[in-house]
Amino acid sequence: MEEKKGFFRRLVSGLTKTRDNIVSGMDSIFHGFSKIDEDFYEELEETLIMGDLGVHATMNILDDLREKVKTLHIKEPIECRQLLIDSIKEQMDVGETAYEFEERTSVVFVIGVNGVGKTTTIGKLAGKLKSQGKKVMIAAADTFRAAAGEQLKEWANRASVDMIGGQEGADPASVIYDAVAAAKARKVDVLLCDTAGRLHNKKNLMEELKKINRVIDREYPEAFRETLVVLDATTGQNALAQAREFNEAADITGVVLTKMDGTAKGGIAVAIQAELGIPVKYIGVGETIDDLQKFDSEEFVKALFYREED
Ligand SMILES: Nc1nc2c(ncn2[C@@H]2O[C@H](COP(=O)(O)OP(=O)(O)OP(=O)(O)O)[C@@H](O)[C@H]2O)c(=O)[nH]1
Ligand SMILES: [Mg+2]
Repeated sequence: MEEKKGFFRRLVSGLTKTRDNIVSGMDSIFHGFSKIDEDFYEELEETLIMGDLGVHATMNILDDLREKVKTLHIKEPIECRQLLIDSIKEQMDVGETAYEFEERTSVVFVIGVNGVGKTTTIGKLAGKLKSQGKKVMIAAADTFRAAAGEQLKEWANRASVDMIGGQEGADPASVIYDAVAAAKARKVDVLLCDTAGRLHNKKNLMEELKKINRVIDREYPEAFRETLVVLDATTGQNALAQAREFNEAADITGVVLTKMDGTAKGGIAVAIQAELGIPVKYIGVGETIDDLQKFDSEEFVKALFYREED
């Protein structure tokens, strides 16, 4: 369990800024008010919105809180703390079918803007699945930068899995075509596809992703499809805008939030779930192969609301 503890610590530390902003703000509201009234709700609302939770999530959380206060006849503001934690936890619950692709013959399409951590996440995922005894293959469809293929190759070696790539400037869709053929021939369980985060312009990128998506659909209709958008948790509201945009190029089935060990804007995890209805499935808390974990809503709120004395 040592490793797990380290993971939780890093999450706690990554969420320090979020805790300092929203959680301590909420705590002073819980302590500062002597009764639960409209002013109390209004101040909570302001704090949640300032904490990057977004309007949607904030409204959901407050509606839920009002409801519980009424039905449970809550009188003391401080009693709302736990209700609020539970409410966030419930809303962030990933659901049981979220990781079906891990058990199926699947293609995982990984998209996101440059620098968010796509390649790193694929390396980590490859390592994880491989250690579960899965046959994994990586497709290097980021042919835009010469260094991209080399970086991915290093990850493939680290995870001891095969990689199919192409020359710099090669057509990314043709790399995917080759990778799908190889995955079928070698009876691969999970094919992980890395993509470029930047092309000559954004329109090119989105068109390219759509093209790749079509190739997978056409060449491998029997495969289970998972499309993960990778978002950098330190970028806050920007991440939300990116998720929206990429959702138009491919139907996103999950979010990977990276850099949760940095000065993460943890509220964004809650906002994404509420605004897009897409679950956060994995979080990254570092740069090594073991630094990726399935999102656990219980652990997330524990880290978010962490108090030394608890
Ligand atoms: N601290 C921290 N760094 C991370 C994490 N995930 C990725 N990084 C770092 O972020 C940087 C960018 O990661 P990449 O995986 O190359 O990002 P990318 O999305 O593939 O970028 P492009 O290929 O340029 O589109 C690297 O320095 C990674 O080590 C994380 O969870 N925590
Ligand atoms: Mg990359």
